[in-house]
Amino acid sequence: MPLDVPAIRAQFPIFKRQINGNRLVFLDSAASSQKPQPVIDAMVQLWSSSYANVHRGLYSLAEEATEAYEGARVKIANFINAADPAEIINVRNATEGINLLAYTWGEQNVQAGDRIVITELEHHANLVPWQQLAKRKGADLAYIPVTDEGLLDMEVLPQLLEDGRTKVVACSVVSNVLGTVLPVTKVAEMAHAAGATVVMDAAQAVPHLSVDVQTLGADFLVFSGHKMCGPGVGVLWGRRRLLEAMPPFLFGGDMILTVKRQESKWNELPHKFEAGTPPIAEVVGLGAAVDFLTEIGMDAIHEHEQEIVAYALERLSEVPGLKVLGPGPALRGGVISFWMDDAHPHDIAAILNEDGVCIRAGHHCAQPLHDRFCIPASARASFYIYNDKDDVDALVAALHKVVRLLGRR
Ligand code: C6P
Repeated sequence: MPLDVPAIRAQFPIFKRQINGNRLVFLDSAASSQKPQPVIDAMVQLWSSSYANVHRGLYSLAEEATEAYEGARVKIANFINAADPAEIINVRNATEGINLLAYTWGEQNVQAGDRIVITELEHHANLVPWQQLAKRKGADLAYIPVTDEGLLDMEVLPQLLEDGRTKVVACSVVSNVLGTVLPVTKVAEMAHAAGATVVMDAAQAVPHLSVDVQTLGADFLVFSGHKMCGPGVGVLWGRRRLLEAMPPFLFGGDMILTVKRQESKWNELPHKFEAGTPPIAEVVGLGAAVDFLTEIGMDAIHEHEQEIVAYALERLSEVPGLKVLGPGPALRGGVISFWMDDAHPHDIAAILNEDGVCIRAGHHCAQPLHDRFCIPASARASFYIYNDKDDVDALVAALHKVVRLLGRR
């Protein structure tokens, strides 16, 4: 194993507790990850000894809080290799980041008759904002299809790009349902050649693999801190030139330079997009999460998850009647969704919970993708730095119990 999982688990207080008398087997990190002590400590430390509002006060506490907040922005920028910390916009979550783009860049750049391209596997966060922008503007919304294996059908993209009407291609980096790691660099190359702007939803990528925005080819990229050991905060990264040309999203304090009775001027980046008091301790916590993950190593994390997923795919094949969505381990991140003919995903999740195994069940905010596979819902196990093969064994044992309880005799 590339990671020392027992040493990592020891840093997460939550693993001290039990669920229904069993050890906690947490397999729902794709929804939100657990939090290590250094992240909890960083937030408590700020609140206990250096808290004040940022960018406003001229006293020591305010300076310390501002330093901690802006220091975290630098850490986040370095983590994804942004050219400039001013390209990092702190938002509530990945969803808010994409809404910000649709309401600012989208309103300014998408017109009637234009096309917006997304994929069939998008999370609703990277679907509904574009769908609604298309409706407001009279633009078309087109989908890159997903193959039966859970890969993008790349043959369709040139057809969607050839008439030059596509203004934006918005694509996940890793699917939250299929686990597929998408060929986003190729997508970006093709989209750029056709004059389109590229938005990447990296909510399932930044926590799990090394992401370098300068080589990935995105123009904008969003992710969520709460899926990467951090608290509830999100990040929008954008190229400076594009962010500068965009109007603000929310208006009010901190995002202005001057306000007159009838006119206002906007603050410089990144403040233009951070109206009001930001989530100060949350951003500081995300900075600590970035340090924590960097210390472990993003390449080691990806390698670890691939090993676990390969093992899990093998072991899940032993469960009678269980079908897995998505590709083999080589093209997959740490996510496996599956379904069983004789058991509703909600029942599967409830039975697993009896044994302390936490998975997600439902459509995982990807209804069009489930429609594509003609199923209403699926069960999903997702793996992270604190999971090991014992967790996979616990999952498989509990699934055998589902078969015993609900399977056809
Ligand atoms: N997916 C899941 O269980 P927020 O909630 O805004 O932090 O992240 C939204 C989001 C956007 N894109 C992708 C690919 C995602 O997976 C998510 C969140 C969680 O799959 C909660 S629905």
